[in-house]
Amino acid sequence: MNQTLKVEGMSCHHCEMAVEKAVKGIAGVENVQVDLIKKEVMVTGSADREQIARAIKEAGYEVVS
Ligand SMILES: [Cu+2]
Repeated sequence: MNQTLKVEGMSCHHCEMAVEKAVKGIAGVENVQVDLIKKEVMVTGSADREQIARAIKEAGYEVVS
């Protein structure tokens, strides 16, 4: 299962790594890909979307959708 979240505030490689690290810590997440240009975070696995969104927010970024 793939989920794509729109995330504001990611501007560089550091942001990319921070979001990846935060999301990879969630149970059920198999893979995380960040697209800085599209401002998207693509998550593969069975993780709950709410949990993913919360982890991204806690890392300091804004989940738009
Ligand atoms: Cu950054």
